[in-house]
Amino acid sequence: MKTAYTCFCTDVIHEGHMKVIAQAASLGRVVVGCLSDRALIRYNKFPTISQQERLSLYRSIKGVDEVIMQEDMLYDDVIPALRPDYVVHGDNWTEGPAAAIRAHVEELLAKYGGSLVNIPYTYNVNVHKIDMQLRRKLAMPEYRRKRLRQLIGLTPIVKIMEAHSGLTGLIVERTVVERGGRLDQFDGMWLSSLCDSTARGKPDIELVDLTSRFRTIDEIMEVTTKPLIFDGDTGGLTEHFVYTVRTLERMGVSAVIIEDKCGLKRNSLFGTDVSQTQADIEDFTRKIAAGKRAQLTDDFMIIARIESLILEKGMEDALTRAFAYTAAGADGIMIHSRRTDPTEILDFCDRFRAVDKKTPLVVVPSSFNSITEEELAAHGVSIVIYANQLTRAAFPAMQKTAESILINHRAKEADEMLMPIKQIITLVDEV
Ligand code: SPV
Ligand code: MG
Repeated sequence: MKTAYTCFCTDVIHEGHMKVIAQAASLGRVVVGCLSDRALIRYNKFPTISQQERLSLYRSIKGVDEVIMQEDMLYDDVIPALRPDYVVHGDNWTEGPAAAIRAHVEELLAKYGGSLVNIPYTYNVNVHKIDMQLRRKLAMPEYRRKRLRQLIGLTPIVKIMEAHSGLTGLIVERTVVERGGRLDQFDGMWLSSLCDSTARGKPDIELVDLTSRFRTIDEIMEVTTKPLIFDGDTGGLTEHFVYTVRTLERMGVSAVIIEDKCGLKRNSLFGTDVSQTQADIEDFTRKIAAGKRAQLTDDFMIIARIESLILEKGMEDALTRAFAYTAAGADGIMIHSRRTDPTEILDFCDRFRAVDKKTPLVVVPSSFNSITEEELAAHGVSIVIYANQLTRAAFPAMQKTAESILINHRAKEADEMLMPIKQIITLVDEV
């Protein structure tokens, strides 16, 4: 009896999957792989049901003889061990980033004479509807809010990218690349105070009021499903912060990061070039504790951001604050630096991790940008935030285009730098 293998990464079985099963059954014994959560979050969307539930779901399909786990997106753990005669897949992986996976599967099969069977991918009104329902579920506050905590347990380092509008949210949501044969994507979004302010032509001094910032959250959430971390600046007055926590929670935001500064807040990347005051440890711990008491769900996270290195108050001060803030209930610590050399950040992470193995550590490598995610993870960093790169990419592109039109008295020369009109009008899905 021949063996036909197919890998599923779906939470709902529809007619497309049934066609794959029927095709596999016509070739031999049907073995279905259940792609692990760990691989799934890089390959596709975050699952709406657990790995265990997916296994049971696939086992219940008529025509399936066996269900196994597939840990590796590249099939390296399954194909050499199972040596299926056939791998059956929809033909949606012949193009785009997933084509690299298909090519790798073909190589694995060629080693012993197995073959790949691509069948026409099913995408119709029904499948589209199921896809939309899953997206809607992922976007709902109660599902989205807890996802950051889920991700921290799932991946060596959670990758967060700046978003400040619906459009930038879509870029974070949809950008998928192939690297070394594997697919990769961001895990969530950072609503930077710097970028939210800059988009409005305002300085990053807590001038853009919270109602406007919540409006930006709404815009982003309306068109995305990935979790969001809110840059809460100083958190404002403790009496106000408790309300902010409730609002963010209700909206489905996963975490707020508040920084230990008081008075007029300036952007950290100014460092000591401008006058900035660090908050008193006791005052700031009271704010964290009040926020934690105000919280209504267990999912939401209040992350305390330490400005000691930014304000040149030293490593000991940073560590003292980190332990005081976690003792007050902070769900995570963000340590910031504006040095281009990551040494002080890594030193902090190592010393913090020597005492606290669990509390998530967050870093924002805007200045120390040569460090890789793998190196940060090796020093115990749990979340990396790329805090402003989309804004910084868009600004020079827009400025160059405006200059080109002014210089040439027409738009023709600028056109080669621009996205084609056909593409921009189809960029956003219509419901
Ligand atoms: C932001 O993105 O607004 C931040 C990070 O707070 S930084 O600009 O580096 O202070
Ligand atoms: Mg900020």
